[in-house]
Amino acid sequence: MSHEFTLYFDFLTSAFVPHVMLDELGASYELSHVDTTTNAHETSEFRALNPNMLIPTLGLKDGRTFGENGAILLMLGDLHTNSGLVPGVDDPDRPFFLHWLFALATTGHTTIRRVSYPEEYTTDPEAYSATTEAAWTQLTKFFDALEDAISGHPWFMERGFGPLDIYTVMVCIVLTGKLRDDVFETRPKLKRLYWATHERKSIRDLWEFYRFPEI
Ligand SMILES: N[C@@H](CCC(=O)N[C@@H](CS)C(=O)NCC(=O)O)C(=O)O
Repeated sequence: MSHEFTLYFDFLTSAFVPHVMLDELGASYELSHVDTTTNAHETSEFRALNPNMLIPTLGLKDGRTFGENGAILLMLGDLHTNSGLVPGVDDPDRPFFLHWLFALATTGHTTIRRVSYPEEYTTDPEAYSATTEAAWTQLTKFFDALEDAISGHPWFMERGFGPLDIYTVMVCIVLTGKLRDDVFETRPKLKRLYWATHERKSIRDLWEFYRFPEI
């Protein structure tokens, strides 16, 4: 039997996000490992799957492929409407969901990259720490916005666990040790969501699979 989806992934990447979604949906999928350490994503073969040459990329059963975490989460939810993980177009939760999905995928995801990889944002090595510092200021403002927005207990949305929880945990990957304690001290809802999410089997198993730092 052929699988419903193919997830092109690499370890230590945000493919974790759609991977958790696939597991939560109970979808049938196969994995295709694209080794970014040997630039396997920069080949013409992979470029034909995703013109941006980025992980994650999702393949559908009919051969269509596309990338972008936000788009993949939305598509998976829309293809599995009965799961309720993504509010449908007529659901009153849809605008709120879309707002935060896009905010996490744009501001959230990009800002953690600026914090972690300043060399992608300035050609001046002397400006690396200033770039990280500026990005960190933006990230803490984003954490404040998340804190205000979280409306469930413990999940992002009152309707229950879903893509916003998965993506929030991904964005929180930059938080370790004392930094995490400091950020959570003034953001109790974010703290509650973070720990509840890490209690979930899908997240725990895939966190390890993706070789992310121990919590
Ligand atoms: N906006 C993209 C970002 C994806 C992204 O940054 N992917 C990284 C791994 S987490 C990647 O493929 N990096 C390889 C490269 O930049 O060459 C998304 O949300 O899917």
